[in-house]
Amino acid sequence: MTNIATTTKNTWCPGCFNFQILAGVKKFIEGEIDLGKSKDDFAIVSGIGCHAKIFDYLNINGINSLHGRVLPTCLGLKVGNPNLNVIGFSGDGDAYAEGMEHIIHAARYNSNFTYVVNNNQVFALTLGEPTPTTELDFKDKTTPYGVKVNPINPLKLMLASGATFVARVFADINQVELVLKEASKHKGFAFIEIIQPCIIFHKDKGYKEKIYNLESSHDKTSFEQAWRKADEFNYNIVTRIPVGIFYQKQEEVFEDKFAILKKFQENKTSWKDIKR
Ligand SMILES: Cc1ncc(C[n+]2csc(CCOP(=O)(O)OP(=O)(O)O)c2C)c(N)n1
Repeated sequence: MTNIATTTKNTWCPGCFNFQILAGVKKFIEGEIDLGKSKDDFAIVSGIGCHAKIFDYLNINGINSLHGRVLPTCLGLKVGNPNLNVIGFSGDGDAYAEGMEHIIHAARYNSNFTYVVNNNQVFALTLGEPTPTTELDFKDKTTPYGVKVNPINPLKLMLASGATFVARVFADINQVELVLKEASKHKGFAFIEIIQPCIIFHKDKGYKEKIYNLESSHDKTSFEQAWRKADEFNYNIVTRIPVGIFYQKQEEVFEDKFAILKKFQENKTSWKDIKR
């Protein structure tokens, strides 16, 4: 049995849902290695924040990138080695504030990697300031009169930007493992939002109890259905929260548009053969 845990001391708050996400990611990668993949087939990229500490807890190659710069780093890895299975990790601040411009272009480029956003609705590492997905009227020391602007809807943003795989799950080991399996089978940019309630800086809104799986009748090839389902939950008014794969379509991936990168993928060349 493979074990990709490190011995680094874990500094997340006891009970943080990041532990569930870490366990799900670990289970997914270890499962793939047990089925014949090599540890070196994987690369992880993280931003800056509580979420980013996952980088310290997994013995996998990668880059602990800058705040908001996970996506260009993932793209660079894929262009450098299109055979790598790359997974990027952001928080909601990392993804939708500092990194906002990148997610639109990542959806547009459709490079073949997975992007996970741990959404706890606050900048947690810096003590709980509101992010672009914090709900109206949320108060903290920096925002004493409360948030006055509506949160963005990340799933709708991704759909509108042309993402070819759009999913949401709750921070639960099995849901995380399962969605990563589906994302790794997808050829193209796979966007996964994980609802990860912050147990310190964001009052519990009972999200866990409001989760339900997308109906079996949900047609993930239908943009209209995906859009309607994405509209059901916007981090503001919480009634029910659908989870699962909202949308999936096949489109040529960025790496395949370059003959030389295709050769890499078919193992017909390596960087050593390239004359500069
Ligand atoms: C460019 C830049 N801006 C701000 C910071 C300060 N900073 C470090 S961590 C962090 C919060 C990260 O929040 P989020 O991405 O939501 O992740 P979380 O801690 O909630 O997991 C901020 C603002 C930074 N390191 N770099």
